[in-house]
Amino acid sequence: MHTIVKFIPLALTLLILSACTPEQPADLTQASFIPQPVNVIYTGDAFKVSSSTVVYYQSGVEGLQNIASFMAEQLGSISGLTINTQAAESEPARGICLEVSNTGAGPEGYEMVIGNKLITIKGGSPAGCFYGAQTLLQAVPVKADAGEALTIATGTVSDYPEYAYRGAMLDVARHFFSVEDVKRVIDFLAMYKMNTLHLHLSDDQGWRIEIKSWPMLTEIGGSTEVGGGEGGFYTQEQYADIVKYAQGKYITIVPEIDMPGHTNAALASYAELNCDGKATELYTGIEVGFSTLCTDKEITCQFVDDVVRELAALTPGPWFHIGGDESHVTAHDDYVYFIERVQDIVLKYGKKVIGWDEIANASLVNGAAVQFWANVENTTMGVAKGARVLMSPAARAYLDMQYDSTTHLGLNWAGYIEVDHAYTWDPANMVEGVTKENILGVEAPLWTETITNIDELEYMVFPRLPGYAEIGWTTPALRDWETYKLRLADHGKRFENLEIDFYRSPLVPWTD
Ligand code: NGO
Repeated sequence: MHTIVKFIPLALTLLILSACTPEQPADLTQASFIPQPVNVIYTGDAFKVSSSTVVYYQSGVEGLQNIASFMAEQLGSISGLTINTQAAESEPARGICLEVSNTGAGPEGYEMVIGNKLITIKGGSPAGCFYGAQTLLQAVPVKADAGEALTIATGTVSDYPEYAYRGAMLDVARHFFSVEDVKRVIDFLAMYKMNTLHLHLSDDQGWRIEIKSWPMLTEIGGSTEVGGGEGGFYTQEQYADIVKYAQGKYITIVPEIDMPGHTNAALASYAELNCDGKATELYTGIEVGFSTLCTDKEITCQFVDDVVRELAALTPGPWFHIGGDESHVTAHDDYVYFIERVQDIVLKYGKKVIGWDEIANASLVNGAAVQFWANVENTTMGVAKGARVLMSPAARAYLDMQYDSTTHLGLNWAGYIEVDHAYTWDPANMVEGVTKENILGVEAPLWTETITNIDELEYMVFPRLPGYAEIGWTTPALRDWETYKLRLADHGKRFENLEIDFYRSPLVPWTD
């Protein structure tokens, strides 16, 4: 009797409290984090963001000041307050503090403790701090309620990624995308702790990167795109700007020059790259597999050497992608000879080789990786030759596949990929005999035969991208569609806030 009397007012109070703050989970474990962190602990209090909140950063560590400014800006725009940043020699008593220390969770791992006065984010490296900051931003609403203080549920998050390579690919060859568009894509990846953007810089329809020693590549080869539009290309300066912007978000750019097939734009630009010495016509259709460099000409080798040299010099990241897919009109022996020569050139310029799974038909150099997209035999052959695997199974991970039969953009040769189908797979179970140890990570490619602008890009990328990010970051034991779809539903507000044109899949119970 006694206990019931006590219990009712408490229940009422809780009900009233929760009705007043519908947006803000007081329980950190209930926040809609994507990717789901390794461990989240609830401590049941709240940190209040006020105009006196300062974001501190450990002095003398490169990158932390930028992360602090980014957080201050974000928290400022959510709360409507001005939040300051400051270098700190030691841990402050209150505020938000970023520091690099060995948390035992690797360079990309972090440990975040949210107390009611102090939030500390300790990253294994600045990248770890950046990911901690992204997690913290997912613990707050998109906008604070008018007149209400912004509060953050207290608790602890310990976190680190499952895979080292977590990325997406953008095909800027079929349709060209501006520097600004590419930066927007980089922002999307960063929000979800992805760390790699692979740029498909050349194909039959377009050559998109300035090569100073072969200027016609962009002058002619960059002058059109699928459908006959005006195309475009990045100057080396613009490309360097993309690379630098990405670095600031802890994202590595992987450049791809697709060869020996998918090279019509180059073959149209320089007659001497063709076996018959005649330049081809520019191509604006969407067939594949009809073009090849003339693999046994010395000039071809010189061409590849120049292109790799110039592009490697613009690439601080470790990888150079040599393509190698669908070279249907290159004789097998010519293909093998060519891929082997190209790998040596890539090594000569200090980069590691990655290519589509077909490259496993050649000998592979040390440290090479094969990108599984379609062929299981090629992939197991690659592993047998010592390569690691980047997982991009077309039937699960291709962002250009349609969601269902009503999707007006995209292709469907690998099937339809609804949001659940995009999410419910494990990279370590895709190819028999290819286990987690063999796998570098996960990449979701967006091919752009049918994607002409940023709005269309967003529609195909969202809401599937967060799922690929979670597959790359979160251990399979913590992944489950039923709970993921609820978290994803909550991110609809975040997409709207960023004016992302996303596909409102009927499988996701969107909360607005
Ligand atoms: C294939 C092909 C690309 C297409 C894409 C379309 C690979 C690796 N090669 O994937 O040229 O654009 O499908 O989905």
